[in-house]
Amino acid sequence: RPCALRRALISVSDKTGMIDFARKLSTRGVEILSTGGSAKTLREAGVPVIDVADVTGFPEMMDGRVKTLHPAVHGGLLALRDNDEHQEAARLHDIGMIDLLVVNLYPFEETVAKGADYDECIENIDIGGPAMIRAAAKNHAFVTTIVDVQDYDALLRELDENDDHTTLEFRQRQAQIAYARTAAYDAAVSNWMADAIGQETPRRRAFAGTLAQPLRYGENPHQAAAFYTTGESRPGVATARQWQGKELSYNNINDTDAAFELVAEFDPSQGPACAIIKHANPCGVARGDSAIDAYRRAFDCDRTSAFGGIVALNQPLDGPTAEEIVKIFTEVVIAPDANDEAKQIFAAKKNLRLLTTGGLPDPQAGGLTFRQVAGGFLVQGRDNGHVGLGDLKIVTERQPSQDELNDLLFAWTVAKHVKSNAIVYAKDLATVGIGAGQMSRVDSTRIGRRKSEDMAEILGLSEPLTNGAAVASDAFFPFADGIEALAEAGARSVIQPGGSMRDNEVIATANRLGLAMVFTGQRHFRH
Ligand code: 93A
Repeated sequence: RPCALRRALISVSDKTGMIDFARKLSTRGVEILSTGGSAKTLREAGVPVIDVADVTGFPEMMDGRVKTLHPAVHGGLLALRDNDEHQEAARLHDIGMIDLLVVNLYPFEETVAKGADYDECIENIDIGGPAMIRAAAKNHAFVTTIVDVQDYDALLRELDENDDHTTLEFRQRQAQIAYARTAAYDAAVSNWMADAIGQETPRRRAFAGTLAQPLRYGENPHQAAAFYTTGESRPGVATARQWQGKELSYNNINDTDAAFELVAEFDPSQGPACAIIKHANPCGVARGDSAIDAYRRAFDCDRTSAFGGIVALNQPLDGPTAEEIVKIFTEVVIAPDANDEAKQIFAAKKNLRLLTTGGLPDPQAGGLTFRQVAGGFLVQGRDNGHVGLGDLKIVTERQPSQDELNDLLFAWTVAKHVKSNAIVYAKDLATVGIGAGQMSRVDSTRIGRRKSEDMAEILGLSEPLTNGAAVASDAFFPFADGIEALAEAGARSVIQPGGSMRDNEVIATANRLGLAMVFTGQRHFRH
């Protein structure tokens, strides 16, 4: 059923492109109704327009809270054109049909993002807009709904191609987009309210995001994909500025997020830190005297895996560090900022993507994370757990030295960002062996050790750096065999949650092998 456009209602907060679009509609003979600010802008631009207030017979009132909530509007959007009773009712009450609705909503998400106070956010909850959008979209058999400035051109093209009519397919597509918009809008309102009232549990929530970027493909080329943002203002991959290089891929976004969330654990006021990520796991993390030092030390944990990796820094990127990074192929570099020298060095590397975020996310902030399962998704609070020196319980006869304690806490922080079972060997605030994602903790222990042995060979060291290292385990050791494997690798101290049925056995083994061990009382599973 092609539908002609005779009458349109335009009510937009974002007035980008509105004048030109409305003028083109008007030229095609479409009568335009409009609300306060939109009507004023159109009138000043010389586009013929009728005030909605003149159609409803009511002025806009209550600070604009009530402007389009009226049967003259909703009847015009909802009436079935081929239903005699609907049309009779419209005639009786003098309701004219509205064939096109163009609405974009009060900028609620932007208002929240700019840090507005409670009352201002409330005032930016659009009521009349979503009501009209939902009405028009329901009646897509006859009515066209446009909720996105980007779709103005698509509508004009549709009219060009269909003799000034819209096709049912077009109206259906726009209705589908319209409901996605109102759902995302209300989800944003509900989640903002949850934050505002300190409702931290993910119960009785609704979730939706806004399309940020269609992606070329997903985890694999045969999977369609897109990137949605939730409007959360956390500095990171979703809000970063990309300076150069091709579009980020699905895997790039995932890995870049992992890299930046990890490096943000290290307070820049305590010195530079660098993380290199492959397949969402770190293959090297280090603190350093300078950014370049941190990068080099992270790189030296596993030079082989670092190829084609994602590099994250906790402080602005400088020229020398950029120079060092470009020596091997790197997919993405993300940092709070980058100076001109660094940008120039990267500019020569067309395939490298440089992202700056303007800041670091707070690792201890709340928030929610999601995981999909068949038929639903799991929601949980972000793993914002943090363990400090004061939380550690020394459980062995041997007390860890201050240097060991520093390395233990460093390794623990890294282990939080390694897929379980996670084993992280560290020395002098650099990882020297990482075992990730194994089904057996002992296997992770062995893998970390083997990686370190490989690196010792590459670096020409007399012995692997796991000798004398501090080790973190993301969860407790269920048996003493894990501790034995660590000691075999030369580790001297261990940090782990504790809490196993066999803790006594595990502690006795550590004592027998001369290890120092501390319990955190907190687990960092990451699956
Ligand atoms: O305050 S509202 O919820 N009440 C309404 O009746 C209403 N009708 C349209 N907000 C309402 N709108 C919104 O006003 C639209 O969704 C649009 O975002 C905005 C356009 O206002 P103006 O044309 O005055 O700039």
